Amino acid sequence: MSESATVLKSTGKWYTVELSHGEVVTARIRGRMRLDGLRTTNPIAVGDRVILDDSSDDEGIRSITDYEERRNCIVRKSTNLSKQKQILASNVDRAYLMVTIKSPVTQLAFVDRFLVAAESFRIPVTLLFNKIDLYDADELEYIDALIYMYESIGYPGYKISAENEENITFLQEEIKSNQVMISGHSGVGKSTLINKLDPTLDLRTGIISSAHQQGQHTTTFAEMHKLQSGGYIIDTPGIRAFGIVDLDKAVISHYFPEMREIIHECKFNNCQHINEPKCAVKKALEADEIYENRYYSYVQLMEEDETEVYRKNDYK
Ligand SMILES: Nc1nc2c(ncn2[C@@H]2O[C@H](COP(=O)(O)OP(=O)(O)O)[C@@H](O)[C@H]2O)c(=O)[nH]1
Ligand SMILES: [Mg+2]
Ligand SMILES: [Zn+2]
Repeated sequence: MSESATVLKSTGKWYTVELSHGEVVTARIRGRMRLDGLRTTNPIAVGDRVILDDSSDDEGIRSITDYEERRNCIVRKSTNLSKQKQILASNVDRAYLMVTIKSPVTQLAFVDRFLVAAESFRIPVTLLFNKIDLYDADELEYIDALIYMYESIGYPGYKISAENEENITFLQEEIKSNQVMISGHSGVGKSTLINKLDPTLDLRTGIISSAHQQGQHTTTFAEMHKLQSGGYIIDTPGIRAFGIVDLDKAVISHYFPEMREIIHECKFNNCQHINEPKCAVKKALEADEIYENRYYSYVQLMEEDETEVYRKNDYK
């Protein structure tokens, strides 16, 4: 009799998996794994539902023989040179992007880049503006304007303070019965929030020293935590890139929901919405129906080359 399990953690070789009745065991891949045509460095990722057979070795390590079809998966280039991809996580119901406008600064271009990647993976995103206890009235007003803008495009946004437990209980309700991911620059407060959502987790928080960061490899895998209040949250410590992998420039505008709605109105069906005449996007921009900073993010994505994309996706 085989049974299914959920992958909570991966070291590349060993997997920590949760059986259906909640027991957590170690497993490894035995035999040849089906690869679905994806050239990846890791056939199994955090969030996967896997099949274990009955056997276990002397050390009690179980065997993964297969995995269930993924609803979605987040992939990135595994290194700068290799063409191989790494699956960061799979079956993600929603991504929470944590943003701080100071300590550290999160640029809007980074937010938009993340949103584009999430659209390409078909993962809905909620924006969490954290550390509101640090902001003055003007900064809070600016955040309100950002929330208004992103909500008008279809991304919910909230002001929270993970440290002071302000406005975070709604998240337990949202995450319950879901498998979600939390992302954002190092230092924005991801681990702090997860600890507040479930104090039994006790994740390490605080800025990691730069010496330690340099020693860390970029291949750090994500880890999924089960919350006492229900659901799972995938933390992405040290992950360099929620990468835009092989994103065809011709389709980038499709990943801007406000552009996607109107691009069929452009005169040319291969319109890049930069210099073409009778472009519906440019028209909407002039009529203030598309936000300027969103359009600038679009232009930036269209103009940069691949190595730049890789660098800008860097989390540190
Ligand atoms: N003032 C303030 N500090 C916070 C808040 N949330 C997190 N921090 C602090 O920000 C630093 C980085 O938090 P951490 O959770 O380690 O960030 P991570 O790298 O995203 O996991 C820590 O010193 C936290 O105490 C908040 O809402 N307000
Ligand atoms: Mg952390
Ligand atoms: Zn156009």
